[in-house]
Amino acid sequence: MAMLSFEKKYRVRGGTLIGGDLFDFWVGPFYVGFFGVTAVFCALMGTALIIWNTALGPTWNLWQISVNPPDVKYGLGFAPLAEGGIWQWVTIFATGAFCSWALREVEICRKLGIGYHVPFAFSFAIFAYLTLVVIRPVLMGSWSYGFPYGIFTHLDWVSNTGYQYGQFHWNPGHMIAITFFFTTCLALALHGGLVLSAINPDRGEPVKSPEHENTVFRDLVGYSIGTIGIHRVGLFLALSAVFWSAVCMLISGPVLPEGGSWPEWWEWWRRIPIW
Ligand code: BCL
Ligand code: BCL
Ligand code: BPH
Repeated sequence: MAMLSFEKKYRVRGGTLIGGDLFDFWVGPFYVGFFGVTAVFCALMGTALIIWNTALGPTWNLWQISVNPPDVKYGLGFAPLAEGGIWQWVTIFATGAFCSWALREVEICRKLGIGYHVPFAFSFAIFAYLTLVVIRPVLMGSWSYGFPYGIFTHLDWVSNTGYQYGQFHWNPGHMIAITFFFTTCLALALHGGLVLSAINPDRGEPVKSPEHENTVFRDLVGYSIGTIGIHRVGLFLALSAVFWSAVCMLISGPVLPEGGSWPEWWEWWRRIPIW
């Protein structure tokens, strides 16, 4: 594989967080590192456990395979392997795999001497996952509140959990999260479209500059946030979307009790005397 000239310069030892020179090398295009080894180990263990759980029955149908969390009676203790214990171990290995992946990203950033924005952003996704399978279950006192690891069963969990809080669309955190997801998509559509319109012209036409890009938005809406600014906004929008998703689940259960109703929560607003 062709190596860019700058890759040659930065494919040097050092910058690791742990273990010094241990595993400080590349395999083909991939940087290995200590956390590459732990990521692969955790990923293989987690996947093997899922396959083992599937072998215990009842089906090998890909869409129906599911590793389910323990029953509510086991509370926050360890459950027998076949009754949710495997789910607990998969959760441990999945957490290990995701955190290793993020730390491997950190080591790569350190070697390159660039900022940690990518692993910082990924940590928000890990935080959302941990909110669903660790933080919220712990706050509610039982691992049974985690979501099952199956393609369709996890959708059923979302639906059931939604209906347990009567009309989930009225959850204020959920509203903010959805608004940020939609806005992220709007921003990326504008940004992707704008950049292509300037730097990918017809054959024979010159490539246009950021001045053109800024002018589109100044002409259209009176303001352009600029070339660095749009990336800051994009990162902020995406991280906010996932942050408020985590918030919307932390208040569904730990704050508003099960069987509660989000529409009723809005009563305080109706009671403001100005209406
Ligand atoms: Mg989900 C859908 C994975 C948490 C609500 N979800 C999906 C599918 C995919 C998936 C099977 C497409 C996602 C996608 O393109 O994302 N979900 C998934 C994972 C987690 C997860 C791995 C996790 O946290 C570890 N989902 C949750 C939580 C809910 C949730 C519990 C809120 C976020 N999810 C929904 C809803 C839907 C999905 C609602 C759907 O409609 C959709 C679907 O069609 O389900 C059937 C964007 C990411 C990428 C494009 C990157 C590539 C990701 C690939 C596709 C992931 C494959 C996972 C694989 C099947 C399992 C891996 C395990 C192996 C042993 C290694
Ligand atoms: Mg809702 C959650 C939108 C209707 C019940 N809902 C969400 C949020 C999002 C959303 C704001 C999910 C994003 C997220 O958390 O990502 N909901 C949404 C929309 C509607 C909607 C737009 C709509 O009607 C138009 N929701 C409803 C209805 C309810 C409802 C009203 C059901 C009846 N909704 C719920 C419930 C939940 C949501 C319950 C949630 O739990 C979820 C939420 O807020 O969760 C926090 C976060 C991303 C992750 C968790 C993924 C993490 C990925 C990890 C770190 C990496 C995986 C790697 C993978 C295994 C690797 C694969 C292998 C490789 C490909 C090789
Ligand atoms: O490398 C990456 O991207 C290329 C990282 C990543 C990221 C990053 C990365 O740097 C960032 C910044 C984000 N995701 C950001 C975000 C969003 C905003 C913060 C948010 C919306 C989001 N990611 C969501 C998601 C989702 C959703 C919505 O469901 C998925 C599926 C992903 N992100 C997936 C991914 C991966 C492609 C990648 C990534 N986001 C991380 C890859 C990784 O961690 O690899 C190591 C682990 C493995 C190879 C496999 C582990 C296997 C487990 C041990 C067993 C499986 C357990 C699992 C719980 C089963 C679930 C079954 C499902 C059917 C429910």
